[in-house]
Amino acid sequence: MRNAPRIIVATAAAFALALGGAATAYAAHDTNPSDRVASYSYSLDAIQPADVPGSGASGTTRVKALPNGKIQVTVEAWGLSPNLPHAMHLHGVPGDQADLGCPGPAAAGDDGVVSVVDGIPFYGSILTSLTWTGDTSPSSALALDRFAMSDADGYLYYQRTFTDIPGYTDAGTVQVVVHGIDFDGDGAYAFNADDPFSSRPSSLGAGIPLEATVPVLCGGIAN
Ligand SMILES: [Ca+2]
Ligand SMILES: [Cu+2]
Repeated sequence: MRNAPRIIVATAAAFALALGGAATAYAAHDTNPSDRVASYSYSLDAIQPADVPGSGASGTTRVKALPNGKIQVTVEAWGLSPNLPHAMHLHGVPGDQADLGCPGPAAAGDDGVVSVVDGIPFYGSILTSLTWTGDTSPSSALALDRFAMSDADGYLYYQRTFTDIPGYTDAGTVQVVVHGIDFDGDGAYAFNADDPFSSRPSSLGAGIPLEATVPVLCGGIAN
């Protein structure tokens, strides 16, 4: 463990650098208990056109750099489809290419829904899957049995501490994106041919219901 202190400092410094641009815009929400513990809070905003059923959610996220060099991510959301797991990820664009942050309703296009693919030009690809347990890589993007569940009121709480988030400090900005709307209110992510929204497939594949992957909330950690 001889090298541990050096690693901690390097990680905290890189983290502060990545978040530097955001600190001023959201200064009222920031707390800095010490040089080695930086905490940043951001709102999560609804991104769908208002007439998309079940899309009127809201939320917050907090990202905290811990003294041991780990990064703690907290997500709270209200108004989600109840009693269902919600896929959540950190999205970003590693490297020098500009990240456009979160999409808005205008990104929906002719079909009237902002799909995962509609949002990628804005928030980029998945850096980390915000699962409760197990693997956090992009390959767990749709591991719905390991994502946080909303309660009967549509409230969701999530917190996990990460030792490493590949691409995180290299990304100009990072967004938290929360997915999943039960359009027809049947308590499941499933196809329903009789519903104008639940009948649609995900932009990620014809066999996946749009309900399971449709982005609901997005917020920038380092916009
Ligand atoms: Ca459904
Ligand atoms: Cu995502």
